[in-house]
Amino acid sequence: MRATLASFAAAATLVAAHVTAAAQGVKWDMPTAYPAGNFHTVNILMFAKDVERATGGKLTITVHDNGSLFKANEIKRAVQSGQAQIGEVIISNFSNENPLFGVDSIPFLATSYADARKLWNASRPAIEAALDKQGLKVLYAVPWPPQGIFSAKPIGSVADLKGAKWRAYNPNTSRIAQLIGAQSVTIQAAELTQALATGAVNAFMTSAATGYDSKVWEQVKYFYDVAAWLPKNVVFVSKRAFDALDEPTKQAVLKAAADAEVRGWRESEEKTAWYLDQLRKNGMTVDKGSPQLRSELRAIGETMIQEWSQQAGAQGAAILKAYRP
Ligand code: PCA
Repeated sequence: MRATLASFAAAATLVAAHVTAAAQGVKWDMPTAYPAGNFHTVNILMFAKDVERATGGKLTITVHDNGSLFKANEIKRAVQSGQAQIGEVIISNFSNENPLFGVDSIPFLATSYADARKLWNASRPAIEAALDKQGLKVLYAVPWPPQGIFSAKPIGSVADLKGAKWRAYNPNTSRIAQLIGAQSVTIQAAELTQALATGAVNAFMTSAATGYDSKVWEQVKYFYDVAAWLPKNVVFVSKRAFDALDEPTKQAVLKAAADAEVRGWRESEEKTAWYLDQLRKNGMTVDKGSPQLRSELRAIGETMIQEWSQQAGAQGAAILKAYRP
């Protein structure tokens, strides 16, 4: 009798533990790569809050920003392997895995928000399918503001960048370094301020947003706003984690993601001028770039689109055709 009671009590404790776990809900960790005040991060926090509210706390997402849980280039693998359930990456960092991931980082293919949107519409199905094969479900994507050149010294032509210590963040920005004769070193945004402080880099392409986040004006005085491309951050979830949710929770995640996509594109575009103003207010010279610089950069873009077309084959051709019919 005593033994039976004991095992009954043990079983009851187990049941209670399960009930508590269900009541506490599902918890997801969300590693991201960019700092707290960045507009992508702010948008992600709103997304997480929307999910928690819509599910009545059945699903909570803890955001780990600025590479604090996984470094920028480790986040994708972490979500694929189930170490995290959901994450944000800049998708062009992974163009070595699949050239399609780099289509938004080809210089001068899509240089405005309207064109970036058209390119995303044209490339989204193929990118989603590629990520799906890797066990990832795309939730939404948001572009960075247009990419320009930051330089410690003034530049009037591509030749002025020869030998520069060039910070790259993805394979395409490394390729640009080769084409302009610069020495490239890949550094993610979370380490950019330090790389500048130690003199490891003195020129790079990114958005005014990252220039602002990294306070680059301490070392870098010039920004050439050539608007060469608008790379996108993609938020994806492990398919296994998503499929384990009940139907209303799935719908809540998809709804919050659709809202985050709309909000993110709007914020990115609206904040572009503000970010440029902050660079000026902190003593930087913001310039459109000389006609020579701009035309030489366009020529580099032409080379890179040809290279990309070769790598991306028939799928790439279909995307380009859908983008500019
Ligand atoms: N900022 C990120 C990627 C593109 C951008 O605008 C960075 O510089 O790492």
